[in-house]
Amino acid sequence: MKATARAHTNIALIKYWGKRNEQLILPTNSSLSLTLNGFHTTTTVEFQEDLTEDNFFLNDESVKGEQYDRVAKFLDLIRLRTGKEGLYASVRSTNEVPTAAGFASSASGFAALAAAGTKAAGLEMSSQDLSRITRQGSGSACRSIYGGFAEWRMGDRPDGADSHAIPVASAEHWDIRVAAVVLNDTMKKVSSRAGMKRTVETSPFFRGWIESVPNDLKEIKAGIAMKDFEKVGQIAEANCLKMHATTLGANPPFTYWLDTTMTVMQKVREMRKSGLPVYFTIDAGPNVKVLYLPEYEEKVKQILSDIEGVTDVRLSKVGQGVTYL
Ligand code: 2P0
Repeated sequence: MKATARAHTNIALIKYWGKRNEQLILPTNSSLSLTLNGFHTTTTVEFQEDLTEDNFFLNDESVKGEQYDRVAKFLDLIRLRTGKEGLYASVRSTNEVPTAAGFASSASGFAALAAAGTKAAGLEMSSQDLSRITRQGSGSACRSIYGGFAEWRMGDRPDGADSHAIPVASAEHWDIRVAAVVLNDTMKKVSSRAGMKRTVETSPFFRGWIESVPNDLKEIKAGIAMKDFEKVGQIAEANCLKMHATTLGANPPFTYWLDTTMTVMQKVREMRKSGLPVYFTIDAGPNVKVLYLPEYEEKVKQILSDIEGVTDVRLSKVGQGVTYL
C-alpha cells in the first residue's frame, strides 16, 4: 500500500501546444522531448484505511487549493481502476525542480505521482500504461516516464487509448546538454493550460502550427538517429518560434517573452555566427533553454551568465526515466 518513485522533468524539442479534449488531456499534435537529469521529483504514496481524505505535502508543507485538487483528482483515476473508492492516500513529494529555472515541475511531479500511486495501489502497469494514465494528470508528464528522447504520440481515438509516450532513443544514445537560462522575471504568467486553450480557440495561426508539426517531428527524429546536432537544433528552435507565434494571434493576444528573453535569443544567434553550435527553445514562460554539445560547456555557460538580466544558468544532461526507490 506504499511506494516511492522518482521522475525527471523534460524539455520539449517539438512542443505540445493545444488540446482536442481537455477532460482526458488529448493533444492536437504529437510532441517530442528530452528528459533532463538535473531536475527531479521524488514522491511517496501510501493508501491508508484510517484517512477520510487525501493529503498532500510538497517539500514538507501541506498543499491545499488547486494544486491539491489536481493531485486528488489524479488519485481518483487510480481508485477507479482498483475499485477501492473510499481508500485515501497520503502523498509526500520532494521537488528538486527549481521553479525559478522555468521548468514545469508538473511534468516530473505527475510522472512520479503516477508511478508511486499505481504501484502503491497494487496495479501492474507497463510503461505505456503508466504513460497513458500520467497524461491525464498533466500532458507533458507522460513523456517523463521514459529517459532519453521520448515522443508523445497524439493518437486518434476519442478515448485516448492510443495517446501516450514511446521511447525514441535512450539517454546513452547521445550526450547533448541543456542550459536553463534564468531571467529576472516579474511578469504575471498566463498558465500553459490557459494559454493553449486561448490559442486553440482564437488564434488564426493555430491551424498553421498544427499543419507544420508532423514534418518537424519526422525530421527531428531523423536528426536524433543520426546525432546531427545542427539539424536537431534548427528544427527545435524553429518549432519553438512557431508555437510562440500562435500566441500573438490569440484574442486577447499574449506573449511569454520579456525583453531579456529576446536578448538571450539574440545572443544565441550571435554565438552561432561566431562558430559555436547552440540553439534555443522556450516554454510557456520567459526563460530560455539553450541546447549545446558537452565540449562547449564552459564557454556557453560563461557567455550566457554574462548577459544582463540573467540571474542564473543551470546545466543539465540527458536523464533517465521513472525509477522506484
Ligand atoms: C511542452 N508545454 O511540450 C509544452 C511547451 C509548454 C510549452 O507541455 O494542461 O503543463 O497539464 O496538459 O503539460 C505545458 O503544458 O499542460 C507544456 P497540461 P502542461 O512541454
